[in-house]
Amino acid sequence: MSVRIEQNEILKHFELDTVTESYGNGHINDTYLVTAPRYILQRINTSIFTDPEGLMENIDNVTSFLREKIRADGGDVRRGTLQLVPAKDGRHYYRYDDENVFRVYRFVEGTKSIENSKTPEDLYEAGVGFGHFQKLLADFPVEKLHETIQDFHHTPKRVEALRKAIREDRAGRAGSVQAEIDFALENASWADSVVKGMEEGRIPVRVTHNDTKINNILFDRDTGKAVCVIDLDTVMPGSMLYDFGDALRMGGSTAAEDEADLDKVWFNEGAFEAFAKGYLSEMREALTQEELALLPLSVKLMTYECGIRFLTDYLNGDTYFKIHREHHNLDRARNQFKLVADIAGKEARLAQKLGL
Ligand code: ADP
Ligand code: GN1
Ligand code: MG
Repeated sequence: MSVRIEQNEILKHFELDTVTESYGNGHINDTYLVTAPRYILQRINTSIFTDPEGLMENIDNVTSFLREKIRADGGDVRRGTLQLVPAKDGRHYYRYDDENVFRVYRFVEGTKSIENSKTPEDLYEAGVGFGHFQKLLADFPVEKLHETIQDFHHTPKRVEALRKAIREDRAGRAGSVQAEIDFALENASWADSVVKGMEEGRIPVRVTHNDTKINNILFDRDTGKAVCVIDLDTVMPGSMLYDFGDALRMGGSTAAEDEADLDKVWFNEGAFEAFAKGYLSEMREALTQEELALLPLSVKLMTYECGIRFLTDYLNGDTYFKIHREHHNLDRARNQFKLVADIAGKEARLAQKLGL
């Protein structure tokens, strides 16, 4: 945070008044827990999300829409979607200054976050959770959504950003990562597979979450069932292939995203099967043949895209992703590239598992 702000001062603007502590393991926003009763206070990362009003309008629209759907289905509206707490002025955020914009959610009680589990049960549930989220939003008017980060999953533009970072070499690191740069650029030929399909109208534009890590779902603490999809900052028009692939980028790896020992990093076909089963139990009927056929490739694509984003950030001097150790972004990039290579060798078998 660039200026020192007392969280309690912010809370007054939401007519709340209790203590806070840092909470969760997100890479992007600053998240605090407000106790008794519990709320989540979040400072929106405005260097990444440069239009916080548009972003909050998206979240308000999407969560209101979900609430109505859940109510109509007889579901639990208090837990099935995030619920914003309005500020005193009636807005869904409080702007302290241009860099410091805050929002408050009701705490979703009786749930747990899963940071790293790779069990088939958890992955199946994550698939159900993200699949259900997309199913409920199938008739949300996608044109109403602001693009909160332009070209977020436009992989070819991510490749361009990498090329620029290599040219500029702002942190003087390009010379030391030639092998990673070579891998990234050698694989750029198929980076447009999904974007091109969307541009040509072969792949439908849907409401997508765009950041489907398992820790962006809250699970019921007792039953382990997916309860609530969170982290809605990147809900935008996109392809379901982004969401499917991104979820397995993490959920399908035998290691954490920043594991530096690459001998531990492999793609787990069983994880793919479990997540796909859950996801398709919600979405199979909605998917086109082309979407189904691209599911295995989407995992490789989203892993590749994330790898080049980490590498780009490393070359730019670690300005985007929060890092917790030296060369953290390089470790992450290497990890993702190892996974890409492993997925490539397994793609045909993944297709077989789907009966394609
Ligand atoms: P980031 O964009 O930084 O990843 P998130 O919105 O995912 O931020 O929030 C970070 C963590 O805070 C989540 O992984 C989750 O554990 C917790 N969290 C966020 N919102 C809620 C909520 N409404 N109820 C309970 N826990 C929440
Ligand atoms: C960021 O916000 P968080 O930690 O869930 C990033 C994702 C990356 C992910 C990699 C807005 O997600 O795109 O895949 O880190 N979110 C944004 O761990 O850039
Ligand atoms: Mg998150």
